[in-house]
Amino acid sequence: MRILILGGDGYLGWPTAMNLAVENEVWVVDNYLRRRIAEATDSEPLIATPSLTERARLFEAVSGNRIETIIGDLGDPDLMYDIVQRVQPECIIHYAEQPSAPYSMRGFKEARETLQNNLNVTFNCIWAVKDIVPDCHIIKLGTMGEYGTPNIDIEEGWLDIEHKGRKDKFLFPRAAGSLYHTTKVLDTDLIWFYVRTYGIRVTDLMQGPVYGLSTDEADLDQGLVPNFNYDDIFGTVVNRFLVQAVAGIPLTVYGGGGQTRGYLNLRDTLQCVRLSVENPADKGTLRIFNQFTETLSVNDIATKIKTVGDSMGLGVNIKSIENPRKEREEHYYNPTHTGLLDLGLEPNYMTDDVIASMLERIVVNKDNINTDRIMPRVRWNA
Ligand code: USQ
Repeated sequence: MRILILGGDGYLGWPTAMNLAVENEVWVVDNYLRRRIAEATDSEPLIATPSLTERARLFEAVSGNRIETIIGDLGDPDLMYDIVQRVQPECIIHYAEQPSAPYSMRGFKEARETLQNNLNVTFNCIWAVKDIVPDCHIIKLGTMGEYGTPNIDIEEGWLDIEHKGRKDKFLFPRAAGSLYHTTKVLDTDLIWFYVRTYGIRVTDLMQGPVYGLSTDEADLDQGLVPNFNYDDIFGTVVNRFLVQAVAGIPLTVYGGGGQTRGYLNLRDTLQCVRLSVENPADKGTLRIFNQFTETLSVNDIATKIKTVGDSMGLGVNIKSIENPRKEREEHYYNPTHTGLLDLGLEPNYMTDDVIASMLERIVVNKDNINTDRIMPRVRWNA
């Protein structure tokens, strides 16, 4: 299959590109927005990553599989149209968004940049597909954070409602907790409008926070490692706690630590995306999957990492600090997630062995840890 990956330099985009390149013709595009923000906010990954073109060259040398790379801004409609015309993709995987909730809450400039980048790329992608390759399957990375933490079970994208004796089906209510997450809600609305109007086919993957740095392809060479962030801007909570455990810094539980989310291993992101590629949505359909394998609270995660870290002699401490975000710290959380399991997802859970292997990998790179990057610098109500 000819697959075009938008945002192919990112934490998820790069390992996805390698994984799919083993059996498909893969093209990736990226404008290095994340690299520029990381540099500007002193949020570089634990292990330095070569440029996208260098990584593709290295991957071809060690695996024999080719990845075509293009550096450019897909917020520019001319570039989007040119690339889609040239590649004629059968599937587009859209990761090309500013993915950091804290960055989107830093101030006006960052909020505007997040809103414009994320919405523009989605809009341009929809139009290029409609005009050039209307059969192409768009796989869009959404987020579980679109739903927020409602006091009812979260369904897989849709909700049947009975009101005054009549029934209909609607998008499940969204209530995001950051501007970044809100851009994903707006993406969903935009996509749903064009799906029902023009009959394009889309899968929206509502993904929870991802952790890990190992995949079959990334493990072939240190230069192929995904961007593994542990800072307050791009680091997701599990990756941050792993690095804090190795650095001897108490794990930074925000507030009460009862915040519960659906988590998944980076390896499972690759499985979920692959399953979606191999089983496309029908024409005129917006198919939505909740993409995570287990729900855990921040306190659960901290305790797991402390237990494994202590058994390795790391002497891990946990410390609650004032929550920089506006979010519920005690809440009901019960999201459905059967769609991807039904397609064949085999979860890699956050076991003690998985945590130990991640900690071992970080211990080797301990000298790279910059402890100034740990404490939160962005407050939601600043
Ligand atoms: N948290 C802590 N301590 C920390 C960091 C985070 O307690 O040091 C808490 C947060 O307050 C939050 C939870 O951990 O309650 C998850 O935070 P996170 O930073 O791991 O995840 P989040 O900001 O929600 O965003 C990440 C990705 C984003 C993706 C999202 C999936 O950066 O791109 O969309 O996970 S979800 O959270 O399901 O919306």
